[in-house]
Amino acid sequence: MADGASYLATVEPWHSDKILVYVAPKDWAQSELLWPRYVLDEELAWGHAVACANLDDDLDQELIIGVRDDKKGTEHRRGLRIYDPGNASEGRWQRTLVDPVATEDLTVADLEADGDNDIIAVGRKTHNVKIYWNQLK
Ligand SMILES: [Ca+2]
Ligand SMILES: [Ca+2]
Repeated sequence: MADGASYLATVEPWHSDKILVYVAPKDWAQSELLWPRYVLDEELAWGHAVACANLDDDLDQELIIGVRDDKKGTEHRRGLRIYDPGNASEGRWQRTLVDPVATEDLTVADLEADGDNDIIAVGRKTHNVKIYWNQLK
């Protein structure tokens, strides 16, 4: 169940192999509580692009990650990944591996003005540009 929690998302360390979120506790603006840290994914190499956007019109913004390279010596592929916070405050997220294409940067916009956010992902060295039209409804 979506809880609409605020969060910060990072790749740590930069260009590395961990996708993390820090989830805001309730009433975080009036407290000095640290934000709990959750490692969402370690099955990657060269995490590169980070964006947050609501893709399905629930209370939460999904975390969208672009991974540039395959993780050597493993089956873990590069590509576009989406992490849907089922309950971010309890560290429960659903990972979806969307497409194993090199993704160095990405952005989100409603390209055809249908009310749904779409994803535009690019690879620099691979010269790829891909648009992922949102068809979640
Ligand atoms: Ca959502
Ligand atoms: Ca759209």
